[in-house]
Amino acid sequence: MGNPLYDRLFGIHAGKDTPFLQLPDGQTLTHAAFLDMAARIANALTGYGLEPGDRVAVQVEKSPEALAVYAACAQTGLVFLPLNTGYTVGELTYFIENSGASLVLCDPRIEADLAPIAQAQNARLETLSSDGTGSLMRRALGMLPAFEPVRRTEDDLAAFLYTSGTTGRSKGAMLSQANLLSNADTLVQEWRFTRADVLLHALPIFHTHGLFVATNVALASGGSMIFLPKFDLDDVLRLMPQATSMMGVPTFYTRLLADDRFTGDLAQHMRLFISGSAPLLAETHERFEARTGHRILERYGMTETNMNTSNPYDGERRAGTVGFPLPDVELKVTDPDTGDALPQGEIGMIEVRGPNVFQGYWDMPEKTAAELREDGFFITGDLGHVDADGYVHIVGRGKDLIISGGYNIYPKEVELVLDDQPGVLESAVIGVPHPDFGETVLGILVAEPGQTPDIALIQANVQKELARFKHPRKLIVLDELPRNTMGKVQKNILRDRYQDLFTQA
Ligand code: MCA
Ligand code: AMP
Repeated sequence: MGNPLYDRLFGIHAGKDTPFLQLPDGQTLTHAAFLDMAARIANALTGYGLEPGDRVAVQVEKSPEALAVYAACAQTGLVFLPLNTGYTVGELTYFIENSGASLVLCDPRIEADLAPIAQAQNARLETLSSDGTGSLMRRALGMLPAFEPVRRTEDDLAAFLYTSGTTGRSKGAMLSQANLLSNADTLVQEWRFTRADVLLHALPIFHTHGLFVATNVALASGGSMIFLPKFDLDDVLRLMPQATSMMGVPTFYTRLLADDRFTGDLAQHMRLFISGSAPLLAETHERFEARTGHRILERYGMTETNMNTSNPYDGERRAGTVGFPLPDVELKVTDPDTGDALPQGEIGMIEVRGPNVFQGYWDMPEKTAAELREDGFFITGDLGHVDADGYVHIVGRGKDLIISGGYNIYPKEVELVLDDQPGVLESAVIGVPHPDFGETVLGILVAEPGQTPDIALIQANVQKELARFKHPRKLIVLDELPRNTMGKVQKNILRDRYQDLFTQA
């Protein structure tokens, strides 16, 4: 029986001196060295008394050690719960409490802030810094570089990834081993990854894109990764000649195109550029092809489902579309009110079913029931249609969501913070076009009668409560919010009014 996730992604590389991670300073970590590190960490984790199924909440900078914690969780049957490094202590508190984490692994810089929170939760607190030091590795380095993987089945949970919710409360999407493995296998085949691939990895590893799409595909195919701590344009340009493929959010591609050093010659040898997490403008697609001769392959996914659709590797990669449903994914477009399937070509709610679809939201049965149908179809909240050739188009969102540089922001969460501010009666948060991030956050405030909100103070307060990427880039005070006859705020009117705010030259 074994442990399918560990065996098929990690164990298959046991003892291999093949390169796995190439670091920006030129150092290379082999598969065998990475697995030794993971095994030492696995021994440390079980030494802390953790049991299979326990949650390990991890907010640390990207590093080989951080990735080895993911491998060690697979090996020990622990549920890996990675968290955005931008989250504030207040945001982290919710995730630690909601998940009932048994171990919190954080950067040493915030250890003191998290200590009381971990203690209140009865969770152990350990540290890992970006250079691989900290209490976890101090202990792990004294452990044996071998660990017999804990027996697990494909139905066992492998990870929790939190996604924000329309009510402002984040939900922990429970992903099983089968969810991750099925998608990894499918993507390796669809995108033709092999052990000859060198993936330029500049994404964060706390979200589906950088962790499961990029890393699992590299692991499952036996290829290697150029593992950058973050998207640094100079590093990406410098190291692209050594890569064969890259995955990124649209901002990666617009930033590359904005730099004259990114030439057709630099990209010529590349096999594949993939984009996702946010819509890639058809214009970016076309400019990229004009500059490099490559057509970016756009795909579509979600935290709850991993990847659902992809443009074809062979065949036309159609700009402005997210391609076809993956081979093992069923996709239908339904009437958002009735749930009935709509005829081909009509716009409606995208629903998906397949081995990639998650197991539900942790401890939120009512939310699970509202979004995951009994017959297994997941209601994505994305609006789209399928064209006559079968390509899926995403035309909008049925959910109030902003995607900035590939990070999701639910306006409600920001509005709750703004509504609490001195002198503010109410607020509306919308997404407006932004040249770098695709969309950005704009906050509209209505003052309490006779008051003048102190914008600088509000911004400072927001900074304490919310991760930087959620901050409104601008706050505007209006006399009142536009409402329809039912009293609902008409955000479309606000979006239209402010659509050029950040894009005007
Ligand atoms: C950083 N900042 C941001 C963002 N990132 N603000 C808004 N939106 C963002 N995405 C803040 C920084 O804190 C900084 O604040 C300022 O903006 C500018 O920083 P900069 O150096 O330009 O940012 P960066 O570090 O270069 O980051 C931009 C980035 C990064 C490279 C686009 O956000 C990124 O790697 N995004 C990828 C997100 C991702 O992996 N999404 C996948 C989700 P200050 O001004 O105070 O200095 S998974 C998913 O969506 C599904 C499953 C899917 O389909 O993939
Ligand atoms: P998340 O919940 O962070 O996993 O974000 C998933 C959401 O990102 C989806 O529901 C879509 O709204 C959006 N998304 C992902 N890929 C694409 C894409 N290629 N085009 C448009 N939207 C996308």
